[in-house]
Amino acid sequence: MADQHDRETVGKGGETHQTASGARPDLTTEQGVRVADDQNSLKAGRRGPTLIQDQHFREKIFHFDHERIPERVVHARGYGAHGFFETYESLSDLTCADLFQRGGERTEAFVRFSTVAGNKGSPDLARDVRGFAVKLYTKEGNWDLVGNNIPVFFIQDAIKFPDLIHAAKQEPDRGFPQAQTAHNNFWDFISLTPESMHMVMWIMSDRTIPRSFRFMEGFGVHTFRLVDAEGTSRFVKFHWKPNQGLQSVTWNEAMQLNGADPDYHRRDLWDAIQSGDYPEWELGLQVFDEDFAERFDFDVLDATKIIPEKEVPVRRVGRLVLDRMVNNFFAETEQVAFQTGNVVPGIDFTDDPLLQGRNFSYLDTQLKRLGGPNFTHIPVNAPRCPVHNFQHDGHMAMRTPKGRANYEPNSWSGAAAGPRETPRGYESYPQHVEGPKVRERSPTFADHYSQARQFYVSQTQVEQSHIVDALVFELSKVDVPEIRNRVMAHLRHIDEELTESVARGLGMAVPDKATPAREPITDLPRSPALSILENGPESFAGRRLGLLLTDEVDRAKVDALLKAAADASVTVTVVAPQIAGVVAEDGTHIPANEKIDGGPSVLFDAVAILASDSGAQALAQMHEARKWVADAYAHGKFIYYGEGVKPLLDAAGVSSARRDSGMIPASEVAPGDFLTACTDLRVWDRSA
Ligand code: HDD
Repeated sequence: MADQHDRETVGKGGETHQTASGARPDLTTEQGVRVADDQNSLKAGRRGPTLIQDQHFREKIFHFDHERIPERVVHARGYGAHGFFETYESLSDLTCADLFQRGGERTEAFVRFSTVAGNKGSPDLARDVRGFAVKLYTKEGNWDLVGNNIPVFFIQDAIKFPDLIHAAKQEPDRGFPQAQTAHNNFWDFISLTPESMHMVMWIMSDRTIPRSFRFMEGFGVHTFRLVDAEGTSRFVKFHWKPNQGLQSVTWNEAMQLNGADPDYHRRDLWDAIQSGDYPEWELGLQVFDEDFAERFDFDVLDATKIIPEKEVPVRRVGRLVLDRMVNNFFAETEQVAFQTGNVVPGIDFTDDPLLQGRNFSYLDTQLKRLGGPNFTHIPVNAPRCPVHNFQHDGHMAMRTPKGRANYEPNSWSGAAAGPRETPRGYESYPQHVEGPKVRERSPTFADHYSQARQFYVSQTQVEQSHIVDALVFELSKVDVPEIRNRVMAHLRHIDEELTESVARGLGMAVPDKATPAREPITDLPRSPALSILENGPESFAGRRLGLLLTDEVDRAKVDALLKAAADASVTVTVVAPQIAGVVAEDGTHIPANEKIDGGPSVLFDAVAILASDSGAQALAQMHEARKWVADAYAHGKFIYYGEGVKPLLDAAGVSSARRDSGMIPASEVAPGDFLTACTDLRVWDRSA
């Protein structure tokens, strides 16, 4: 018993609690009987067989045997946090949604970020779309905005979702590859699904390898409706804009990070929130009316299209702050159940066929995952406002309804018998709908390439080259040349130079163009909002500096750098040849956070090396140290280096001739100025 962790116990009312005094509570069985010995099963004799009457042993193993629930069929790997949403000013001119009525009003929120394709244990830096699911516990019920970090989707109709996901996940006969799209099935499906080409441009960009959840945007994707108190409806697209700025890693870093720290994104969010550096996003609305929808080049019900911010500006209406990690990963992050159908008065759906299908799927999937219809009773899912209905009974019912009434209308529930009238009950927008029953795609959904091109031409040159590299990488994992050809045949409608670069990278000829369902528009204007690099941070705050030290280092220089980092809200990880740390020139001890091979430079946004002459010479002999520096350089990172570090730089291949604006000597530049320079994050014209 002595080795047991502090744990919560279950009290009379079925609520979990810790002992009021904070003391370690006694272990009990689920029936509340105190356990005398939790470490030895009951046996007939010291070396004899275990007895079936050992109820405590049976209960403990029974519970353990049933600890897992099915993982989500998509978005299995995720990480959640609590926070709040704050409305800037009343939006009563747009919507009667209660959370938007009063400036300064805060609404409790829970957010789960995720990757789509990988299983629960897959690495964080897979090239993949990130889920950005937000649950807002409003006073008038829960509103779930179940979005992604990309504003468009692969397919236009939900009926194709199982095909898309089957194609992206592990191939069914061999059970691999895990958490990646670089395989035959995925690209086979894509090559036969031209509507996915806009999304393909986004997933081949660095959007799918974000530096962390904190540095990515979120999007509601579909066109929704806002409905005001008079019943007037306007269309809306939802955006989450990170106040931290956008940032991604490079593909080479992503591959290394998956080995160095498969939990890189989880750890980042945990570290940031636990240290009080709360990430924030602003909620942006693109509001437009039927007239705009009519005029717009594309169908606003088509989830493979954006509305460029230049055409409909994004109005920032509030902020989302994540300020508390969960107490328990399973109870909260695993059991949270999002559902696109969860909307509140003032927010409504459109006929986007992807959204319509999602509204069915999310409720349905929770039955499988959470085992019954009462998952809304789980604390993370339960609304924070009163809930009254006669949806009683079922597996694991946690509420205990009182009284005789379990049907409606009834004359038991109060004086006024008969049907209830509820003020501000949810009313669907009375949109007029009629039409023949058909299985058809609207011809207004037929343009598959124009916005893919617009996305591509809106990227900086560096970002365009990353898209080319990603396509070459992925298609090089496809071993059927015909599939590669089919993809390139689509690319030709997006950009000829892009196609030629990809063909060159593959060592293949450029194929004929695919036959388009509709000829694309080729002169859509560039939109800077689509670039990551044009929407970077305003400072280096919130980033992580890797500081490599050796014995005999000048303590004053280390302290000056640490102070400058603290002033600039930059986190420092001290890396040393040994985990015990280093002994500085003045005899003081500086503890390390990582041993050099456990803390490779890919983990950091910028690096600094402060070493004694002998320390630098010793590092120059170490493979890990040379790689630490060579990688930081190749990945375009800012490198701050003290006097005496030259032998290490030379050994790592960063000779004097290769020292550019990102190689910053400590002898000439103060630590604070170095950190200010790091705002640019990378020196992109550095050739690796
Ligand atoms: Fe989905 C989970 C986002 C299309 C069916 N989806 C899921 C999650 C996110 C999204 C963020 C994870 C929620 C969580 O953290 O628990 N999905 C999207 C977006 C889509 C989209 C932005 C397109 C715009 N999804 C989509 C379609 C279907 C689904 C078309 C089915 C017809 N999605 C599901 C699901 C999941 C899910 C099977 C798995 C686990 C869950 O719902 O709760 O129902």
